[in-house]
Amino acid sequence: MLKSFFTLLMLCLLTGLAGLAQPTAPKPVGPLPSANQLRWQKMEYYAFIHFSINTYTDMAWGLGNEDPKLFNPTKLDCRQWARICKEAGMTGIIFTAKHHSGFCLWPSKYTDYSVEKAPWKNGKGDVVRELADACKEYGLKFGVYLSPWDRNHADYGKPDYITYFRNQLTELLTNYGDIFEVWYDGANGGSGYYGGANETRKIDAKTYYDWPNTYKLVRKLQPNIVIWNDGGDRADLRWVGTEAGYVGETNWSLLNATGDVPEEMLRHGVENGNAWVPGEVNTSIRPEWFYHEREDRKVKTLPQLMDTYYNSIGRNGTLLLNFPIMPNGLIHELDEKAVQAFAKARKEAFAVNLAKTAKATASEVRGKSATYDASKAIDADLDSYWATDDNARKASLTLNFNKPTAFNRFLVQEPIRLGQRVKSFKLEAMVDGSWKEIDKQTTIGYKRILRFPTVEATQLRLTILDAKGSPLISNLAVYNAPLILSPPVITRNQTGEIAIKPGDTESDVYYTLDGSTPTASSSKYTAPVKTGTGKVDVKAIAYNRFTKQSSVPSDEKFDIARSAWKVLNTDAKSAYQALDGNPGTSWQQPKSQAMPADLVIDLGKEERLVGFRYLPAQNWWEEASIITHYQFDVSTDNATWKRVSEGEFSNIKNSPVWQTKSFDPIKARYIKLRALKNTQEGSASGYADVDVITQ
Ligand code: FUL
Repeated sequence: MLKSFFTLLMLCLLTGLAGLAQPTAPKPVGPLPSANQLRWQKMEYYAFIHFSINTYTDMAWGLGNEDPKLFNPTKLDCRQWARICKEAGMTGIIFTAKHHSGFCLWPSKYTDYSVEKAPWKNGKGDVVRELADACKEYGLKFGVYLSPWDRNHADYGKPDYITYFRNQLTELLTNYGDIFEVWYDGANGGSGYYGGANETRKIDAKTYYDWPNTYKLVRKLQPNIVIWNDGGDRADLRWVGTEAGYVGETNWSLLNATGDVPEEMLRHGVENGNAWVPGEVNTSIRPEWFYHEREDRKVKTLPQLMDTYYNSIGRNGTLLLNFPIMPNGLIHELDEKAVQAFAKARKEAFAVNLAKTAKATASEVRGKSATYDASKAIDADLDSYWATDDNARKASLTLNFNKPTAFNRFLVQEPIRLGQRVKSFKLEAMVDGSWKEIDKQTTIGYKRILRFPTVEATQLRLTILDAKGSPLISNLAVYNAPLILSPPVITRNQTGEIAIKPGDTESDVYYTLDGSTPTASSSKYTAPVKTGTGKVDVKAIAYNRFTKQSSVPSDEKFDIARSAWKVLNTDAKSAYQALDGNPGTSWQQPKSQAMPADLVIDLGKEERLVGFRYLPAQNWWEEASIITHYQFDVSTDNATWKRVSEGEFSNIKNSPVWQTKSFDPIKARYIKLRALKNTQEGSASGYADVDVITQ
């Protein structure tokens, strides 16, 4: 009796002591994400869809005067879009309900400029409705893009437009179910139709839209929403400063709540920022956002998509990947194939988590408690985490595989509901009995994935080197992803010579010049290939002779060679960098050159032209500026000129890709590209490449 009494007493004491020893949960290190931002971050990968009136005019931005009658998709099927997105592993779709043209893809009762005036479904259609329904059917969340800039509306620039904008917003946020994200693009190009005024209207994007009150309305109508805004007041999410598909390696989910946000901050966030504003990486599966047939050959390849994945989701961002809809109303089959291959490759890369069978130990554990020990970083529960004592800023966690194990990917996550903490960390592997550093990096955040050459090691050690608070890690995973070969890069210089650069150092390159798909028995590339002066269709693959793997083919169609071309408006030799076929080199007009600035070229002989192409200097942020408004003239004698094309290179600043302009066939020997406006007022125009399209 006495004995059992003592046992009971001891037990009570022990449990009491254990209770006392149980450490409290770590205190958050603010700023912290809201519940909406947390939910959004977990969506990771979702789609953008660009479809509007300018799909029918082959333009990047509609001008606002396009006839609604043009909008007539014959096979429109939002279920196809939703099916493709779902099968691709995406979690939602954001749709351009209204792009800059002002054309509404739903029958807004506040304007005539909408599907209501289109022949599609006799004006009874509603693309927003069809897509919202399809998303529901496929278990996807739905979001809307409503362009603040409206090139159609007569009131744009006046206070009345804000009421119009909010009315439209109210329609979209009340009639189509739950909306997870609303997107306000910051583009305000100025010129537009504006109800027939055809003029340039400048607004102050900071004050004109009165964002604080618009945000209030949005949150009232959709309490679970996140707001994206790259032009206005600080919203819930930030642009990452590029449309090329990556965010900085250092990526804080923080910004300052007020003040300007320079490019650098968009790319990296702000370590000591006072607001939680995580980055969303938006990019298109093709160079441009809207559909252009000429880009059917430019769909992102699997290695490009994998790079995009690692450089967005793998760097504490989300990935918003765009599909341009074809004029018939469908996603192109090549885009579908590309995202299917992407989904398969991700599945293969992350199929076996080698950390699951490893033993995890840590240099220290919060209160030495099992609740926070190293095993919590490799269990299946993302809510549990390995934690250290409050004053720790440095700590390490080791995975022991017990036998030599090959791997090349490392995934790590912080429990961000308690704040983003880690400032720097390194990764080491125990190879042949000694520690070898694999990588040293800065931030982690919600998710960080590192890629490195395959190592075979018995142990792996993560060392947090510095943090804003005590380090916490909710997940670690280790993978041995199959290698994917990058397709080679093909260029053609001014003399017509083709150069092909492999994507890695181990592969050989095989190519064809007749548009057929190369194999390992095609011509092997060893040195630049002379191809004469005519048009040529080059395809090339990288081939690894050890693994017998081939890359997807790269594919370039070149027009006539520019060997006989002469730049007439300058003696500067460097001007020929605009004709050298190398996107990495560019020519800039002298700084003293007043606008408009001309580039005049003698083609050497008369050609039948049907278009021209312009690639802006890719290093525009350094010095050169991008042309946004142009005129293109041709001549047979360098004396009398005929204007064959003029207009804008829409969205060229955010997305400095090849610009292609077509015109009716015309014979000419001289061409003149005139820059009317630049991205940076007062700076020189830059040209990475200028080319023509012949019939
Ligand atoms: C840009 C817009 O101007 C493009 O047309 C596109 O909608 C892209 C997502 O944002 O800034």
